[in-house]
Amino acid sequence: MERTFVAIKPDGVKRGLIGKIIQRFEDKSYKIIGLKMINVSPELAAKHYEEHFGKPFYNKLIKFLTMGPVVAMAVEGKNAIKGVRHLVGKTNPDEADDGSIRADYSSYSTTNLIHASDCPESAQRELNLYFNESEFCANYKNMFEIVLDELGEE
Ligand code: 3AN
Repeated sequence: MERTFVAIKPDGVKRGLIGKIIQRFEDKSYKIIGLKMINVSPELAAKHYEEHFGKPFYNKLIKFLTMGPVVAMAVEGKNAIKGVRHLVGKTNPDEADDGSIRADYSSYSTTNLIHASDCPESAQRELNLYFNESEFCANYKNMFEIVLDELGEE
């Protein structure tokens, strides 16, 4: 099982898409094991986007992430890091696969609704930025896991 970090950014929250976006992850078998709504501070936004520090679009990124509430999620599942990125779609929604969340709900790279970790190192770093280990609730099985358990599959 892998854990990854997902954030519904302020545009997704303001557009009332929290439920629809979470549903996509649950539908695909992923388990939400951490969930909270927060106002991201400029300090946290700077840590989140440290890889983009110094780039021409950096200030806009910080401004955007701190413009309103964000829904932070820890998502668990088989190959969850790559799988969640696939469901989310490419950064530019015009290039995202049909049926991905960004293709379905946005036309803009800035207001592209979601952040999802792009590799295991980012997932660990971002989960640590937004959550304490004690905030995870992984002590339940979702329906996919129950059926796989019955089959004796991992
Ligand atoms: P993703 O969210 O798909 O992992 P990142 O982390 O590379 O994408 O980029 C985060 C945000 O930075 C994007 N949503 C976009 O607003 C902005 N961004 C990234 N690359 C560029 C670029 N080349 N020009 C302008 N903005 C960019």
